[in-house]
Amino acid sequence: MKKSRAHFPRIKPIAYEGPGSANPLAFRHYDPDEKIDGQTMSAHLRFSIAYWHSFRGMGADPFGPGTIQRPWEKGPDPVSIAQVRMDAAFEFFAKIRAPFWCFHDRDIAPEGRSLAESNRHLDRIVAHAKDLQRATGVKLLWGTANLFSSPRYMCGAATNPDAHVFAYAAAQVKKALDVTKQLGGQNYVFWGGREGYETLLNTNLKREQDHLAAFLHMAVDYAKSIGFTGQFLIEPKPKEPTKHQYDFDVASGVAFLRTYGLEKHFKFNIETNHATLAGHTFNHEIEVAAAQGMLGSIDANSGDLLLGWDTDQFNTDVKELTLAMTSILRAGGLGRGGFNFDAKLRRPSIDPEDLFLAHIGGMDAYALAFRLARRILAEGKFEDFVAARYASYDSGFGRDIEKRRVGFRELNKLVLGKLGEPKPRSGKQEFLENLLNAYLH
Ligand code: XUL
Ligand code: CO
Repeated sequence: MKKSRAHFPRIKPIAYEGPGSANPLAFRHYDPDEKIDGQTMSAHLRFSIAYWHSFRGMGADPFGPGTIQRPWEKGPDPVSIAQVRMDAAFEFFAKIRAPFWCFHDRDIAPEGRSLAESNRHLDRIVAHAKDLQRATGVKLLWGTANLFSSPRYMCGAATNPDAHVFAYAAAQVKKALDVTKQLGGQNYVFWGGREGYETLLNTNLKREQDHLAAFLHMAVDYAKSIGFTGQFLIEPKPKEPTKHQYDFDVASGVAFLRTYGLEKHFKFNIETNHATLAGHTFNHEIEVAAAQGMLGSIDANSGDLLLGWDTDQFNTDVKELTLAMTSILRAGGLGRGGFNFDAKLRRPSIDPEDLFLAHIGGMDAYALAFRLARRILAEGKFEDFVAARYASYDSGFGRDIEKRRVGFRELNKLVLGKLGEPKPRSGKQEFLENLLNAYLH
């Protein structure tokens, strides 16, 4: 493979300089090579770069076009541009020292005039990606298909009222699974961008949900038939672009998967800004997935609580991330998932350098949260408090309740007899909030 010229010539691979560093182009908390419990920090955190935001997002919004400057965006035809863009992307992945990347099919290769032509474009770019993965050591965390941008998907893909569109989406996902496998993808994500409705006046909700389930079963069957062993992930989001999306949040996702017998094949890819759009905290969504053994991966970003849409900002809120990381580590980590920066620069952040500064901030905040969460769990103060709070279920009639060995009659007898009135105990919320703050400051 010929060596391409540098697209970020003034930026060297980002080094770890420690918390005292004032260098904006250095890590203060993320030391990729540091060994923790026999594993590098890079292997613990499994950071990933989202191709769509970092290499396709140009800052366009409903009020104006893109502003962001990307000097490599030129060439004789869209496939050549896609190739050069990918050189720039892998140079960035290596310099920011992220071990993984993620993409949608249409992020990396332009859509053609037919599905066959789109597939040919994809094949050319995937061959290039394979070379670049080999040359840099960067791996694919997950692949996915864009089933939401094309006008053909305006009324959904798997939930489209027209079976022809369903069939087209199936063919597109078949190809996306093929190329994700070719690139060694460790997961495959389903985000139901337009799998929902704008109005119930024109919608058969039950049929649409049945169709979505049929689609996911077909994906499971196809993956098995080609020997794709990556983990399937559902990424819940309540709304935007549609008024209501069926994979609203983790709880509705769990109900959907169990209803249709899909629960063994899927875990969740939880995105911070999607959690808050659903009226939950990031940590709530992690806990709901962890309680089901279905915590898969994270789309790392944050929203703006004063705005009602998905702003996909880089998350530098150490408190929010420490709570999240504590729950993730307590649940045993993300396994083959990772932390994918599904986050974009603000529209006026137009320099290529801003891409580095944004990711450094996000990676450092997660790395600091990781260090703090490890300390919190090692000291066990919250674990001990919570264990003590539920201790009445560890023995006696409490244990019988958990084991379902007693019913209303037995409990009624106990309360009327020796138990009498329960003694209230403080929930100690403020004590615990102060305890958390002592770790953060
Ligand atoms: C959209 C979003 C997607 C998914 C992948 O809000 O998060 O980019 O992560 O389709
Ligand atoms: Co996402």
